[in-house]
Amino acid sequence: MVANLYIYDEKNCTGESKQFTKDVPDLRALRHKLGNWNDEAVSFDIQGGQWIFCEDVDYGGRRIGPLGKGAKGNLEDYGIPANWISSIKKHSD
Ligand SMILES: [Ca+2]
Repeated sequence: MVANLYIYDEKNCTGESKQFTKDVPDLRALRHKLGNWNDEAVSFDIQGGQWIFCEDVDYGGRRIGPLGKGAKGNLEDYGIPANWISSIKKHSD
């Protein structure tokens, strides 16, 4: 299974989305309608692999995960605050 993750800027996997297939150390580098994706993710959908979500850039701050394939929906339902994620690390394929 190829690692594949989507994040969304609104609840229940709606709004603007972004796909990931590898580590992203700084979500500020990814364009979003409000500027960039830092602290913008509200919901998510893991379609492959295992992923770790981090509070700060460069995988700093508090880390939550890994979460794997099938995890989907609002981040808060998985104990991850909305508008909090600043970097995303792939744990395994
Ligand atoms: Ca953050």
